[in-house]
Amino acid sequence: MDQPSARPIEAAGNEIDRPAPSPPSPRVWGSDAIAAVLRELDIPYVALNPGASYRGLHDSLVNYLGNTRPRMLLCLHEESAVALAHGWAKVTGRPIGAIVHSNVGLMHATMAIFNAWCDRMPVIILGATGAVDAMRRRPWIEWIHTARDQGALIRNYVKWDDQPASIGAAQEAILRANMIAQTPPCGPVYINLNLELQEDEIAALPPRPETARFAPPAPPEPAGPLVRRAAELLASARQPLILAGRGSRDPEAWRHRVDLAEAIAARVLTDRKSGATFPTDHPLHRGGAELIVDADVILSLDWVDLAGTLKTAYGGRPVAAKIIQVSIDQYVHNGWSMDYQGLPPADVYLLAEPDAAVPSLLAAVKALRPNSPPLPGAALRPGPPPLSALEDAPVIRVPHIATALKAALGDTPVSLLRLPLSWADGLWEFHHPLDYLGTDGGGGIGSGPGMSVGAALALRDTGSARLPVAVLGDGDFLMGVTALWTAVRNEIPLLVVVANNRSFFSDELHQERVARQRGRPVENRWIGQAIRGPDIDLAMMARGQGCTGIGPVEDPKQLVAAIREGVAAVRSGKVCVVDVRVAAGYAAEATAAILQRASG
Ligand SMILES: Cc1ncc(C[n+]2csc(CCOP(=O)(O)OP(=O)(O)O)c2C)c(N)n1
Ligand SMILES: [Mg+2]
Repeated sequence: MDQPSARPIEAAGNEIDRPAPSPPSPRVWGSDAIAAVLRELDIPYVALNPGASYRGLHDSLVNYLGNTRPRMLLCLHEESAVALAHGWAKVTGRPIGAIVHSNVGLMHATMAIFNAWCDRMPVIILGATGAVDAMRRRPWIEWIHTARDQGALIRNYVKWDDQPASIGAAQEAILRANMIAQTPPCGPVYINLNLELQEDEIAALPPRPETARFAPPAPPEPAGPLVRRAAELLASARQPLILAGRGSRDPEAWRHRVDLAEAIAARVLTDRKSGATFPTDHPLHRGGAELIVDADVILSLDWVDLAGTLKTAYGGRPVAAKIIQVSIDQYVHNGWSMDYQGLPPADVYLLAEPDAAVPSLLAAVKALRPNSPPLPGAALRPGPPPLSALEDAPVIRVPHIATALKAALGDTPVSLLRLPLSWADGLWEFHHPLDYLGTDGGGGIGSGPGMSVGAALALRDTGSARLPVAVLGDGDFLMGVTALWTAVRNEIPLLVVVANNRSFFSDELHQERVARQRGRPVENRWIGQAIRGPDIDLAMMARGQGCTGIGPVEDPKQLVAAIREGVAAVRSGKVCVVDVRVAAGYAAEATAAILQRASG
């Protein structure tokens, strides 16, 4: 009989949640065969919240596989479990598993699944349902937790889902899920394992699948003639512009992007929704949307909402620039979610992933224009306020957090796992794809803590020297705060700095906008928004879960010391939350954007 193969186990955390060994036995159950495929695929973790619907699988993971590869990461909420897997994928580009209880667990997980979908990140979600055979259902509970078509809850924002009816089909489903989730555009997938399938004893394990033969396919190369057409446009452009949108964390892909921009002296815009894709203090990197109307050729590297960006820049006038679109995103556009955004014009459409297309584009451009034009002078970058500003400031403002982080971190490399809405562009420079990981994808608040824990775990396990730092809004923090317990439990170092304006402030600006339009009192904008009276002690919420909790810090003069203390705690392996009470307010540009047009 095939036993699951022994694989190297993760370096850290092996001593956590060790089960007592099971006595040797030739007996196997359906869920053992299912768990064995997760081992074969080398999935290191399953983030989960428990439930009786998958008690069979749970037992196999603990007692058959010994809670190793995959190892369980117990989460206190299903939304955190999926967010954790999403954060892991943002660093590694690879999926881990998330397991959620029959229908109610999946219901809790929905927003996080939507976030991963919009962010095009691979997550393998396993779920379960009460006995499909009504004769075998336990009274009441297994009836309310059985649904005819559970996948329908999330089918509109996963790439694929299945409810296999045999062990062979379940094994195949997991192989397929692994492949589809990781085939760009990546995304979450869902497999619903019914109770009988898991709990029935089987005669023997089916043969071990040859996982290498079910690997995700290599990304396709863009078509040669189209690459040449795009290269001609770029090489002869007077004012080329690159919109560097979604991209991988691969440093080589980063270098190719820079080489391409330099080959034609294209100005480059980046987007905080996506992770870092271009050095922000490079002479070609720019911040102004006015560049868009000045450009004669625009290369979109899977820019999120190209149509909306062009519409705003051109003020609704026809788009005069030639547009080169590089994206395969339309492969996952469906009729339910409008996250596909408006339909952008494209003069040349390379149906390829940017990372796969840029090297060919670069070679074709170089053939046409071997000598790169001179680079312009670097744009003036505001940077954070100087350290001295903390001496005079009457209150802490969000840019001061950047000042204090810089002072506390010195040359320590960091990964900014998340930045809040109140963080202005230009406060921090990105020089590597792991310097900043981007946002949640779906605009679902509450994902910050869970995604940060998953990303910090991935940095830890990949041996990164980067100190993981998440700067979160207090609203985002509060909705997902219990994800931090999983970090403490699993010894995942992480620094969370809360930009605590004691409000769901973004929406105060929306209320202000409406009040202005209607000639009503703007001073009421805080009602139903401010998180005050009682003010919440966020550091205590952190300490309550075993984190180091610092704050609330209100005095600007104490900010650097507080963050230094936080950094020291994380360096010694702790999870630390620094609650920084900041004055409400966004950067001028973000405020104007909300006050002038509806969004969010
Ligand atoms: C699940 C969810 N609920 C509500 C919203 C609407 N919303 C957008 S931003 C925001 C406020 C977030 O507050 P916080 O994280 O404290 O950031 P701040 O705006 O205060 O800087 C809210 C409630 C949302 N995007 N997602
Ligand atoms: Mg807030």
